Amino acid sequence: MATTPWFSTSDSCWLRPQHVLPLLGHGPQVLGDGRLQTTIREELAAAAAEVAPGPGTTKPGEHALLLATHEDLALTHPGMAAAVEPALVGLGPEGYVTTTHAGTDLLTAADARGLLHGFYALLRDGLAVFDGSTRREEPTCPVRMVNQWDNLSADAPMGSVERGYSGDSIFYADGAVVQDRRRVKDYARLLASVGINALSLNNVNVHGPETRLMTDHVQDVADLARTFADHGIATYLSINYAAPIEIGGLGTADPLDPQVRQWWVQASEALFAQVPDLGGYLVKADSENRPGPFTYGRTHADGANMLAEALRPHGGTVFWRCFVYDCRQDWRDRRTDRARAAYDHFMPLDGEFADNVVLQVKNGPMDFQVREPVSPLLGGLERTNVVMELQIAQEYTGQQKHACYLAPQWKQVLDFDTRSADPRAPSGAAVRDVVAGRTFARPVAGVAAVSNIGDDVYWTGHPWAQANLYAYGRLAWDPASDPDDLLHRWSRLTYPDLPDVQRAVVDILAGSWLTYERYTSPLGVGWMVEPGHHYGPSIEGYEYSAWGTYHFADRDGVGVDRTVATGTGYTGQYREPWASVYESVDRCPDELLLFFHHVPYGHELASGRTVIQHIYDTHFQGVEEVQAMVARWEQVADQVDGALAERVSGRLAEQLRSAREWRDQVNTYFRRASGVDDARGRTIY
Ligand code: GCV
Repeated sequence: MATTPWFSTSDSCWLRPQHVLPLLGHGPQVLGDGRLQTTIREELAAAAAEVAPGPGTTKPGEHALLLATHEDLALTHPGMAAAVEPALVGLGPEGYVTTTHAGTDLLTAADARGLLHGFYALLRDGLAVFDGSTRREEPTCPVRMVNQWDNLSADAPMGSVERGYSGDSIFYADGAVVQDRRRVKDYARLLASVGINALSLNNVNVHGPETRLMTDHVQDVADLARTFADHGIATYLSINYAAPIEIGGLGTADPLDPQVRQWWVQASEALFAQVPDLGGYLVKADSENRPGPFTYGRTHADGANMLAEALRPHGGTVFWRCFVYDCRQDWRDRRTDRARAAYDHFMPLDGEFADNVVLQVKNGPMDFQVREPVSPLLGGLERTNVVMELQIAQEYTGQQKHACYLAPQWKQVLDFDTRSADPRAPSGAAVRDVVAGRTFARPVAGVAAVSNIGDDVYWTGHPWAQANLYAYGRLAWDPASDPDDLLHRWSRLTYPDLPDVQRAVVDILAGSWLTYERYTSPLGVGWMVEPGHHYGPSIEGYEYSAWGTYHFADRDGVGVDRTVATGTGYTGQYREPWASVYESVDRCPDELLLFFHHVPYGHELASGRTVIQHIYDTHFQGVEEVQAMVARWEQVADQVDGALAERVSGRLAEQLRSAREWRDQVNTYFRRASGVDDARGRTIY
C-alpha cells in the first residue's frame, strides 16, 4: 500500500487507513462539534480519501453506525439516549459504551474523551463488539503518560533525544520547535489510538535552552499542546528546578523563600494564560547533577508543594520523580547503596505531599535493568499519589538494535503483590491495584513511560520496537491484559495482509525479553554494560568503589549482599513477606539472587544448577535463541518490502553479533574468576 502524508510513516505502523474501512462501510455518523469529535471526523475523512470504496457504501441490511456523547444523543435521538442511559451510570469520563439499538450500532460516552477512545477501539478491534450485547469499557489507570526525553537541540549533552535510538526529535531541531507539525499530529494519533492521555514534552534533564521553553517558546508549546489536546492528551512541561535563578534573575531557588514561591506563581499564571491545554510540570530534582531542594536543606515535599501551590489555581499537577540519588556515591557502602536511595528519601515524607502532587517511581530501585525487584515504594507509599515509571526506550535492553518485547516484564511488575497488610487495601495490593489508585484510594495514580520514538521512518529504530509502545498503552489502559494477546493484536494490525509475517514476528518477539536476559547479565545482578552509552558488555565497566566492581565478583563468588543481617539493609525496605523472602538466600527467587545476595559460584539454585553453571548455560542458550530468531525471520523476510526487510535483518544480525560478544565476555570473565569449567565441556574463550 502506498504511504501517504497522513499516515506519513511506513508499512510498519499499526494505525493504518485500512483499519477504518469496516467503519466506513457502515456510513458512520458522528454527532457533536467538540474538538474530539472533529478529530474523529478528520480520521474518517482522511481514511476515506485514502482507501474508502466510495460514498454511500452502507450495504442493505447492515446497521448504521452512530458515534455520539450521551448529551448529543439526547438532542437528536432521545429514545436511544434513554435506552442507553443505565449503561453509562458510574462510568468515568474516559469510558465508553457500545450497544445496538433499533438497527443502529451505537458508540456513546458521557464525555468526548470516552468517545475518542471508543472510536480507536473500533479501529483496533473492528465492529465485532456490536453483537447484540451492551459493553462498557474504561481505563484502569487514571494517568497513562508518555515522557519525551527530547532536547531542543542535537548539541545537548545526550543529543537530540536523551537515550533516543530512533533518530532525532520530532519536536525540536536546531534549538527551535519544529514548524512542520505533521509528525507531531501523527504521534498524537498513535498515542491516542492506544489510550495514552498525558505527555511530557521535553527531557527531564532540563538544561539552559529547555528552561526557556517556558518563556521563549510559549506559543509553540501552546500549539503542540493543542494538537495533543485534540487527541485527548494533556501536555506537561519538564521544568528546571533552578528556573527562578536561571531565567528569573533571583539569587536562590529555596522552596520556602517567598520570592521564589511568588516567582513560580507568576510564571505559572503566565504559562497557563498562553497554554490553556497544559496539564502541569514534571520534575527531576537532586539527581544526576540536576538542582533541587537539598541545596537549601529542604525536603522534596517542600519543593513539590511549592510547585503544587503555583499550579493549583489552574487545576495543574506536579509529577515529581523519585529517581533521586547521588551519582557519585560508592554503591558498596551500607548507607549509600543506590538501591536504597528512593525509598530512603521519600518514604519518610509519605503524607506530606499536596494532593496535586504525584510521585513518579521507577519500576525498580535501580534503573530499568533487564531484571530488578519491584520498587518498595510501590505499595509502600500509602498517603501519597503515585505513578510508576517504565522505560519503553530500551536503554539497557538492547537500545532497539535488539528485538526485545518488554510487555512480559511490565506485566510481571504489574502483577507483583506488594502484600500490603493494611486493612485499607481491600481490593488488592498488586502493583496494578496501586497504580489504579485502588489500594489506598488515591485520587490520582497511574503509569508513565519513557518514549521510544523519533523521526525515524519507522518511528522506532527497530521496527518491532513499536510493539512496546503499543503494548505499553494497552497495559496502561488495562493492566490485566495478556502480553501475548497484545503482541498478536499488534502484529495483526501492523502486517494486516501478511499472516505468515504476523506469526513469525510473534514467534520471535514473544520470548525475546527472556532471551535478552539470558545472554546479558545474570540472576538480577544488572549493569555489566559499557559506562556512558550503556550498550554492549563491559563486565567491570561500572566500578563504584575503591575496592572493586559493584557486582563484587571475585574468585569465590558474585552478587551484592543487600540483606539486613550482613549487607546494605535494602531487603528491610519491603513489606512482609518479601522482606523475609529476599533476606533469605534459600527463599530468594533465583532470578533475583545476585541482586540480593553474594554467593559462592557453587551455590545451588532452586533450579538445581549451580550459579556458575547457570551463567554458562543461559549464555549459550541465549545465543542459540537469537540464531533461531534470525532463522525464523529469514523464512518470511521476502514477504515484506525491501527496506523493512533490510532494516530488520540488519538489526537481527547486530543482535546476534552482540549476543555472542556478551556470551563470550561473560562466560570468559566468570570462568577465569571462578576457575570452574563448564560441566558440559563447551568452549569458553
Ligand atoms: C534522563 C538514567 C539514564 C539518564 C536519565 C536518567 C533519569 O540514569 O541513563 O539518561 O536521564 O536515568 O531517568 O533521569
